[in-house]
Amino acid sequence: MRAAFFLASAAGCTGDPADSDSDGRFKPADAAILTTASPGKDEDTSVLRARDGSLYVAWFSDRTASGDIYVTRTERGAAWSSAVRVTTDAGGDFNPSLIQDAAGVFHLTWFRWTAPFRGHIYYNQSSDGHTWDPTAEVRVTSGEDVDDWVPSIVDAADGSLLIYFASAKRPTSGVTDLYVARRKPGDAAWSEIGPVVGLNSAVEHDHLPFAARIGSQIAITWVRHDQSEALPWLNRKSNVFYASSSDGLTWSSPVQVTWRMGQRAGGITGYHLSILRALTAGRASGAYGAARSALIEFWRRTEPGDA
Ligand SMILES: [Ca+2]
Repeated sequence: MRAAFFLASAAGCTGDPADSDSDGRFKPADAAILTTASPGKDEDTSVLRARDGSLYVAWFSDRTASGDIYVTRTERGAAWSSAVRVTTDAGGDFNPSLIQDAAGVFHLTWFRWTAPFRGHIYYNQSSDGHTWDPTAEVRVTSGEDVDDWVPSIVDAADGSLLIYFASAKRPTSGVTDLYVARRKPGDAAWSEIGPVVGLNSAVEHDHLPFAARIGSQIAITWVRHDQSEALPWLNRKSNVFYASSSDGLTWSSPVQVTWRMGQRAGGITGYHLSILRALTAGRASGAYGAARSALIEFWRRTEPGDA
């Protein structure tokens, strides 16, 4: 069970009691199957520590169709609620990203492919994280033959929602780039959909974005790799990059976090920031620097020898 494993690992990595489970709700435990009674695939977990201290996990399962998003919740880690089905469309719904804003509203994004490498980013919201109305879902991106996927959602300090995703068909460069969509407070529609300015390489693939708000800043990590393979999990080497922003549109210069050659780094980026987001949920601003240091230290311990 990834949720318990990663929370336990993250608490152990920082050595800071303030970064552990200070309210004592969750304790490290033996791994157990979270998605019981599911004969097929259960993947793409998104873990959220909610403002009331409970834990939510969203994931994709093919138990009912080609792929749908499910959500479950626990108060203390032992008993989990019955899985709630969020999507009912015939298309394949994958890679959920779940957050909760300061007002308590839950925001969820995922991608829906109607054919291999053809699909869009979707969004829905919920007042309690457990009640989802499929008729209220919104298609965030448009275009006839696009391959928008692997989205990550974050709320900026000004209340804007931003969704970062990857696309290989939108760029004219021939390599996968990171894209962003924004919905400002009060706006009904998502707008300003375009490449993430300042983060994309013109000659290498940028993929698997993961964004999280830490204090007043938005942190983003993603994976960059060469053109020998178009997908990060097939390429024999890749590296994690990092940048920060206050508004989600203007970014600091990308920092290369991992340097070891010949290893895939893509699998860890999102899960590591997911831990940070869980640990810093509800924290006052100012936690950003400590969280960033903890993240880099965690990477160092995970991959000894990396910068
Ligand atoms: Ca579906």
